[in-house]
Amino acid sequence: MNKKILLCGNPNVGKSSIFNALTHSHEHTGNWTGKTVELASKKIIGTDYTLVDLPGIYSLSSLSEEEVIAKNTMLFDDYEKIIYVVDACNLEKNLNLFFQILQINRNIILCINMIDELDNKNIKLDIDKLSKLLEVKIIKCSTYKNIGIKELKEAINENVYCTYNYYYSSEIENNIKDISNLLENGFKNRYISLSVLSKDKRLISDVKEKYGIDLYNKDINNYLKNINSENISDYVSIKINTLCRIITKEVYKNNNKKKSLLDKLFSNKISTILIMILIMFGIFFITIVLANYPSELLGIIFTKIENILYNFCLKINIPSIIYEPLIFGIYRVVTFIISVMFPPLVIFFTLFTYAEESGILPRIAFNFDKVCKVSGCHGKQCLTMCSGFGCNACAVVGARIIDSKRDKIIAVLTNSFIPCNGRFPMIIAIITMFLARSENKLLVSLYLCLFVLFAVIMSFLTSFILSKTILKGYPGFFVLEIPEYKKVKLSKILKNSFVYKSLSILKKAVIVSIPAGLIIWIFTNTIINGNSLFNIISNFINPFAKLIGLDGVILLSFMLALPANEIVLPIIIMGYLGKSNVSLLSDYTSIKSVLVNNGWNIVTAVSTIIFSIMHFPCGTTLSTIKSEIGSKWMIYAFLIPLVSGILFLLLLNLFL
Ligand SMILES: Nc1nc2c(ncn2[C@@H]2O[C@H](COP(=O)(O)OP(=O)(O)OP(=O)(O)O)[C@@H](O)[C@H]2O)c(=O)[nH]1
Ligand SMILES: [Mg+2]
Repeated sequence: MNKKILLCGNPNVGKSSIFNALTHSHEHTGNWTGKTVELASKKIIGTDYTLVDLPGIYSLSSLSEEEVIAKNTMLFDDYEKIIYVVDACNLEKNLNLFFQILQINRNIILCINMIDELDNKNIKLDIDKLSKLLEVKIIKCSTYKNIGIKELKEAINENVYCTYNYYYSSEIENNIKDISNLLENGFKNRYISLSVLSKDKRLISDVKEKYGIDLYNKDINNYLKNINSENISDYVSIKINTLCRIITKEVYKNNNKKKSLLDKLFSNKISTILIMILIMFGIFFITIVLANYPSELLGIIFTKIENILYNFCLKINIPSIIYEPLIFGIYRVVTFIISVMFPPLVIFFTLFTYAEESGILPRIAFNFDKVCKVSGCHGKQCLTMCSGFGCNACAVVGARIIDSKRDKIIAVLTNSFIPCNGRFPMIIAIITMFLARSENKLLVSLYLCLFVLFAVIMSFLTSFILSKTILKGYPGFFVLEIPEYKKVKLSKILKNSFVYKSLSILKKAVIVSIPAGLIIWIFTNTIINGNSLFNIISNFINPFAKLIGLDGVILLSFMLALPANEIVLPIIIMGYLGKSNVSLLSDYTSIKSVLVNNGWNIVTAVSTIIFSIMHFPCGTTLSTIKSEIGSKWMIYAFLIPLVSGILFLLLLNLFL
């Protein structure tokens, strides 16, 4: 017997939160629909079962890529049970898929999640009655309050079976029986027969692809000639909707949801724009103000440790060929990333996670719907753009929520214009040093908002150009469910954003920066004819770099930082410092003096920020793009931001 359990349900009902609780994992959660886009599986702690977290779907006749993954897993995979998760406050909508799944597998546990929200919304739900009506094992659950997780584990080990039956009209029931008799063995479940009857082309082709079996054999084709499939599909959905309504009415009391203040504010156009700007400004301001202190402290500590290490190496006579690459190469780049890049990253992520968990993020995305339409891209592109602020590679995978291939490609190709967490700290540092005086945090935040706005405009503009040229066509419909606001659990956010997200990003950056630090040290310390290798290459590309407002060192640093954007700034500084043993510096004043001594001015600063917004995506993002939409589009994804960035900077520097 296969010990696999599927975690199914509508989007945003808390499946991944339950998965994390049962398996002690850290899958992405957030208060908007469509976060999980691929299967995640892990052993349930204390049992022999493997739990599979499925992308959320509304119906088995769904279309987008991740929905098909979920549907096909339910239909074709070997598994023992299903945990069907519903949001306690949205039973009517969530039960729809439950009734559809009953036709595939009846070993179901119904998990009523978010029961803590019932009190908040003054809703009374009679769970015992629901269990009797649906003849199914029900577990009440709240991942926020850690309720029901133990009971869920116990239920997993029991034999569960839902005995509830519902029937269609006798005519349809007879048709289902006839079709299932005509089907080959193994495809006799009620759902497949019904799909053949309602001529569900997608399912038919999935079965053909998976098993090489054509469900439309000659007998079935003859049988279907006299059947009006559209009427059948309509009948089935009306029947199920009615069931959901009747059952919900029986078990709910006091279901009087009130519009929250934020919802009222978000329903007015002007206040929406104001709130959005305020939120963006607030996030940047708090990030900049708070990041400074830990950055300075870490900088001082790391410099002290560096001196101790250096003196120790001298004392015990370690050859300089060994300690120099270790201390002046690897140690400096790694500690620079930890002290200058990490604090803003953690704070930004925490605030970003708050916007995600509370439900603010999808509201912002929703309000960009019109801009998307004008730009010829899909409304859901806003969601992938928002994810891009966290990580472009994650956003590329997240673009699976977009049904149409054309819309998805546009979303992927234009995502790298959105500065990810790897680029933010450098942009903040350059603004602080050159555009605003570092004490004036408000001004820094304002400049940052302007650059982010610029990035978003460039992303939309490129989408527009693509939709009028190589990716002509009309964007698909935008159905984004706006989730209700949630009281956010602070401890969960801190744990999610700090422990899991930020630390895993830091780990990646450190792993990349160790070889990078070593390579840069070798580049700057390999002397050919009195000049370092780094200088020879940067001098060679210097004339071109100057045309776009940069210099050879900056351009070469961007090229060497292909594996991770976090390391651009440390490479630039190492490139300037060359063979000298001056510390890599972690306070803005000393960094600025090195940059100014090497010819930086406001034009260099602005050009570097713009180039960081408009250049090729990092290595991880490129390889993700390749696996998501193919190598041809990966080349486009590399060239589009790079060429547009170069053209933009050429023009800018021509007029400055
Ligand atoms: N109040 C409350 N919120 C919860 C609970 N469980 C999850 N949430 C929140 O509900 C939102 C959705 O949770 P997820 O686990 O991401 O939902 P999902 O079903 O995996 O969503 P998709 O992957 O998009 O289909 C998040 O903001 C969670 O923090 C709960 O028990 N109570
Ligand atoms: Mg999920």
